[in-house]
Amino acid sequence: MSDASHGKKNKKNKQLEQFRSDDNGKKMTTDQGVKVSEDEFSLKAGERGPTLMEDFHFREKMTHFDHERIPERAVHARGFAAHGEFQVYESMKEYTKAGFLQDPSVKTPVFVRFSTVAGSKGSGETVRDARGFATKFYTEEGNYDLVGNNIPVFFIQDAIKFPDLVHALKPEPHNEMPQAATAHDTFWDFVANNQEAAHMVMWAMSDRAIPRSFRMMEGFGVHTFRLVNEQGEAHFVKFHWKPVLGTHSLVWDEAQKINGKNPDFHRGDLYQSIEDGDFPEYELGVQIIKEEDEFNLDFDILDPTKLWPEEDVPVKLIGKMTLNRNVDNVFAETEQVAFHPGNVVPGIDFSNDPLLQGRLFSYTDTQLIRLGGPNFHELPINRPVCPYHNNQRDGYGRMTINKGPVSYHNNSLADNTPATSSEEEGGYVHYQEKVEGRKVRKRSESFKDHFSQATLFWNSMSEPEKQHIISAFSFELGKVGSKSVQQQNVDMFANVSLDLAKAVADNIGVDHPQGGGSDVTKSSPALSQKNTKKNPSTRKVAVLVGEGFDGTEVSSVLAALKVEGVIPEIISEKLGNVKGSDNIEFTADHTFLTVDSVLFDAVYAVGGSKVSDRFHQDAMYFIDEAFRHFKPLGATHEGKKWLKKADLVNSKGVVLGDDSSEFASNFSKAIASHRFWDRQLI
Ligand code: HDE
Repeated sequence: MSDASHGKKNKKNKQLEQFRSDDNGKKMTTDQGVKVSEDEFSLKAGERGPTLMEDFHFREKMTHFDHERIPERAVHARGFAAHGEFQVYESMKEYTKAGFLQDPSVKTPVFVRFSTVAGSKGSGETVRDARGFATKFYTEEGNYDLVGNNIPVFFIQDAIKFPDLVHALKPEPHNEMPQAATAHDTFWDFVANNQEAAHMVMWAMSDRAIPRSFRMMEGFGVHTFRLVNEQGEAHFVKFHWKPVLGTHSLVWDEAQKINGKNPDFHRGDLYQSIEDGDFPEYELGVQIIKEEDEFNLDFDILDPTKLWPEEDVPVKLIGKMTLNRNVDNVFAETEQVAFHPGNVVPGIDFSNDPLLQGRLFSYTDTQLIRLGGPNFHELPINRPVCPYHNNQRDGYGRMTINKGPVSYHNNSLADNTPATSSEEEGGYVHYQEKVEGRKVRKRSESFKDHFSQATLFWNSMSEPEKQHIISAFSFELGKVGSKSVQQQNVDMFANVSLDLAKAVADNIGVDHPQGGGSDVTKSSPALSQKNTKKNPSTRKVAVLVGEGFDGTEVSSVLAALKVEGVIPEIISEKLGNVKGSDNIEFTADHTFLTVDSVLFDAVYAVGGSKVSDRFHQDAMYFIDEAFRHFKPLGATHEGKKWLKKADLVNSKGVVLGDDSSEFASNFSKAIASHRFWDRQLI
C-alpha cells in the first residue's frame, strides 16, 4: 500500500480519473441525458402491435450495440494490460538526455500490454507463439513506447516481408485453420523458403514460446536503437526487460491442456497477482555499443535476426518497472491503447535496421482503421501527461476544442504559436547520421548469415531444453501435410544442428538431411532458462485435502509456505468446509471438477483419514499428471500413501516428510526449482 497507493497518485492515473464514470447507483438516461422510464419493452402501437420508430431509446440502444465492435489488431489481437511505474536506478546522463532516465526519484507512469501474436482476440493464451511486451512510458517530455517481444530477434530482416510472414502464420485462408498455431503447411513453407527465419524459429520452438506467466518472461526491444546524450554523442543500444521472478516456461502438453481448462490463464495470472499486491516487476537492461565499434562484432548490428550475446556485450540493469494497477475497463484501455515504435523522446533515436524503419510506417497506418480516424491520440489511455499543442485539426471523433482562428504555421496572428522549440529547449532533433548511397532494392551482404546465431542458441540450451526443441519441431512439422515442406525444413535446420535435424527427421518419417552441420561451437549461457533466477514466490500449490486431515501439522506447513510467498489453494471433495483433527477446518477453494493439475505449479498431497474412493482416484490422477509435467510434489500424512502407490517416492522433486517445518522448507526449495527435468521424459 505504501507504493503511492498502487500508483493512484501518479499523473496518468489522475488524468484518467477525469474520464472514469461510475454508473452504480445512478438513474438511467439516454446518451442525451434524458431519464429513461422503461428499458425492457420497446414502444408499440398496441400491446401486440408494431414497434414504433419514434422509440428513441430503443434506436439509440440498438445502434450503439450494432457498432460496439472494432477490428481486432492484425497481429497481437489477444492481449492483456496493466498500469505501473518505472524508476531509473541512477542517472543515464552519460548516454542519453531522455528526461525519464535522469532522476532516480522520479516515477514515470507506464502502461504495459502483453499479447500473443498469431491468435484472434478470443484465442487461448498458452499457445506456442512469441509474446508481445509493449510499454508506454508517459514521460514529462511526451510518450515513449518500447514495443517489444519476449524473443530478442525476429523472423524477417526487411519490413516489406511482414505481410507475407503474417499471411503464412495466420490460419490458412481457405478454411481458417488452425487458430493461434504455426503448426501448419503455410508457416513452414514460408520458413523453408525464407531462411532468415531460422534463428527466431529456434526460439519459437523453445520453451520461451510457452511462458509460465507474463510475469516470468523477458522482454526485448529487438532492434538496435540509439541513445543520444546532451552533447549530441550517440551509442547503439538494445533494450531488455528482465523479470525479477526469473524466466520460466510451461511444458507443451500442459500448455495445450491449459487452453481447454482455462483459456484466460495468463491474463488471470497477471490480474490476480496485481489484485493480491504481488506486483510484477521487471528490470530494464541496456546493452550499449559505441558508434565507432559498429563493425566490431561478427554480425551486422542492424540485422534484427541477431542478438548481442550478453557475455560479449553485458546487460546493464538501469531501472525497475512495477505493475501495480489493473485497468478499470478492458476496451477503453487495453483495446484502445495504440503503441508505436516511432513514439520516442529526445535522447532516444532510431537505427537503419530495415525492419524498424518499416514498422515506423505500419503502426499508425493500422491504428487509423482500427481506431477509426486520426484522433486516437486523444483517447484517454493514449494521451501524454504533458501538454500538447499543434495545428492538427478536425477528423472523426475530435475531442479537443481548439480555440481561435489560427491553425497554421508560420503565422503572425498568434505570434507564430504554437512555437517550435530549439534543441536546448527540448525540441526533438533527429540524430544527424551521415547517410550516402545509391537507391537499390537489395539486402546487405552482411545480413546473409542466417544460421550461426541459430546454432549459438541451440548450443546454449541444456539437454532438456534441446529435447523440448526437438519435440516442438516434431509436433509442428508432424502437423504439416506436405512431405516436401517437411523435408525442406529438416534440410534447412541441418544447417543449425545435424543432431536436431536427424532427430526430427526420424520423428516425422522423412529422410535424414543430405548435407548440413555447423562449425559454430560458441554458446551463450545467458540464453538458457536453466540459469535463470529461482524463487518460490507467487507459485500456486494445489493442496489435496480430505476429511480427517491432520489439522495442526498441515496448518503449520501452509503457514510456513505462505511466508515464502507460496500461494496454497485447497482442493477437496466438495466446496465448503473440510474438517481436520484438532477442530481445524479449511475452506475448499476448488474441487477436482473445477480445477486441474495443469493450473498449478506444484501439488501438496495431504489426504485425510476419511477420504472416499472417488477422491482417492481423482487425487491419483491429479498427482500423476503433475508428475508427468515435472512439477514438485510434496506429501505428508495420508498423502504419502498416494505417492507410494504411484511409485513416485524416489523421484527427483518429490518431497516427503512428517516434521512440518523441515518439510515446508524442503518443499519450498523444490517449488523454487520450478520443474524437475531430469525425471523420465514423457
Ligand atoms: Fe509489430 N505490429 N510489426 N512487431 N507489434 C503490430 O500494430 C509490424 C514487430 C509488436 O499491444 C501492429 O497496433 C510490422 C517486431 C507488438 O498493441 C502492426 C513489423 C516486434 C505489437 C504491426 C512488426 C513487434 C505489435 C498490429 C515488421 C518486436 C502489439 C496492431 C516490420 C520488437 C502492440 C498494431 C499492442 C503490433 C506491424 C514486427 C512488436 C500491424 C510491419 C519486430 C508488441 O502495425
